[in-house]
Amino acid sequence: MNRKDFHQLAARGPLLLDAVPTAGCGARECPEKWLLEHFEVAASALVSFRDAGCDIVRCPSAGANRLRLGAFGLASQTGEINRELMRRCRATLGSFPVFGTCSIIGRRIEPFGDLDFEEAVACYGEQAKALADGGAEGFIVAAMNDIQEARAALIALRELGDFPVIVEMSIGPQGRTQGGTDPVSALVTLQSLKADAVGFGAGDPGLAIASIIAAVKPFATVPLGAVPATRDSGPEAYAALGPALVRAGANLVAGDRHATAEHMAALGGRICGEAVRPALKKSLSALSSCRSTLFPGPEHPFAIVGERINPTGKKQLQASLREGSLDMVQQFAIEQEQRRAAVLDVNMGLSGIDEMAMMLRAVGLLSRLSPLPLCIDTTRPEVAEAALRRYPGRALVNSVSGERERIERTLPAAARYGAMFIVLPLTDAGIPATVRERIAVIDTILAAAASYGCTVDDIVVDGLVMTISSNPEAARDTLDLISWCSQTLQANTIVGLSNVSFGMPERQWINGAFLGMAMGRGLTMAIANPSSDSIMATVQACNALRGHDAGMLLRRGNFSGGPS
Ligand code: THG
Repeated sequence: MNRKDFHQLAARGPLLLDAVPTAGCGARECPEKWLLEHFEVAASALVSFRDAGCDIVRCPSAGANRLRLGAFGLASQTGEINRELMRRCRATLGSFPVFGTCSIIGRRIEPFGDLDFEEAVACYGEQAKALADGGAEGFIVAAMNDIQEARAALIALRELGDFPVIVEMSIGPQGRTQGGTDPVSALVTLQSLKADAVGFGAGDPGLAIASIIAAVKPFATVPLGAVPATRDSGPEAYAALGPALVRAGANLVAGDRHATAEHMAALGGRICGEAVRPALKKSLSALSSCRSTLFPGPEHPFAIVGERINPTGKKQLQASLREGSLDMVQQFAIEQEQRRAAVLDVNMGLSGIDEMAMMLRAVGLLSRLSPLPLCIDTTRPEVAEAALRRYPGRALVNSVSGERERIERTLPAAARYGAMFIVLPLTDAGIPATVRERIAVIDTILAAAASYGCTVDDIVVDGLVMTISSNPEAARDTLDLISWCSQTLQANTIVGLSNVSFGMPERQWINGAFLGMAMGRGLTMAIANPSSDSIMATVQACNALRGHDAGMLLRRGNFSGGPS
């Protein structure tokens, strides 16, 4: 089964997935090894799940990664245990689809813990390779409670081949994963990273999975899965949960580990007549961190990308970065969040420092510290790529221009990790003089992006505003480009706001006025310093005038951009 086959199958769904055979050993024994030694237990469970009407069954390989097996002294048997388990599942069921199961490693991964991210990817890669060698048709990354661990597994599986991969997150009593990720952010992050389906299971037995599915469905570009908790309910009571799940938008329903073949047969009987709701969108403009999601766009509040984590022109920040300190980066992150920045730009381009190392450290720190999604601002494609690989969310890349290196290297990196990216309408020959020529560059970049599967929803066009002190028509051209992007292309737009007033007196007022004019033409984001009252007051006033956040303005009773 390749990815396309899986999507065709899911479209005819709802698909029923089994509950995974369970081992009959105690906690001190390795369940995967035990099942291999008592394979008749697994075999009879698999056959009964198949006969109960499941569409896909799962190899009971969940905990068989090197680090978990190591706890039982079985690390050296990782390949053999996975390969043999899968081989025997296939031997039992013939051509019936069996998916490999991967689950938690049991250690926190960078940037949330001390396990190296690449070590985690390699750990999943080793297990997945053995399962593929044993005949896996696809994979389920199940019961994950840390988004970064789920990402590590998904990256490893994507690099293995064209297998369908379902990723299921476990949601706790606070409506978030144990690591603190909300379901929408998990969905946005995992579908961008090319999960073929994203599922939600209840880490808390009282949690209603149907309400989670309903809440995330508007943002799904992939099929959704639901894993209802059995609790102590019998087959009929369990099955009664099914129709509501499918109506809420579940395309796959899987049994939790306590469900028996009788539970699955009853569940299958109840959902088989339900019509599945396909994903509502093919692509989505959204940025995520591990704790929140931001939707840029004309229907949403205007988003300020805080520009301050950038050493350009900042002596003190330069000095502290040269000493290897991220204290000022931390301080700027907190201050910009308090001033209501929606995204944090991170630029570590400074002569005399290791940009790659500092970018990775800064991204790690900011991922732990701030709920805001990041904008990775670098001219070096390899720095953008490494930062995207490790960032536990869906970032914005700053930027892809028409320059050859950006199209050939930065664009594919953004596409591979599913990031959104800023499109700069300039080329190796420089900045085009006319709006028409800039549009031609945008079209060229979009055509290249389409070849990697990206759409207009994945981009934010930079209006490339130049200072009016050297070209009085600079602002007008940018405004015209913003109008075209907003109305014709229907793309998000951004400007580096302070450029417009460079060399002019009373810069703050010019910046504020230009921002208001640009928002009137459809601008959806700006890179700016949120410490500026004129900018933040304009943002809040314009948001209120567009029907967003008027309530907040009324409650606050003033127009300052500061913390309320
Ligand atoms: N478009 C895109 N990306 C961009 C820009 C753009 N990135 C960089 C820049 N323009 C936006 N970021 C900044 C960062 C800092 C400053 C201006 C724009 C800045 N620094 C002050 C100085 O140079 O004197 C220091 C101010 C301070 O201390 O805060 O002004 O257009 N896609």
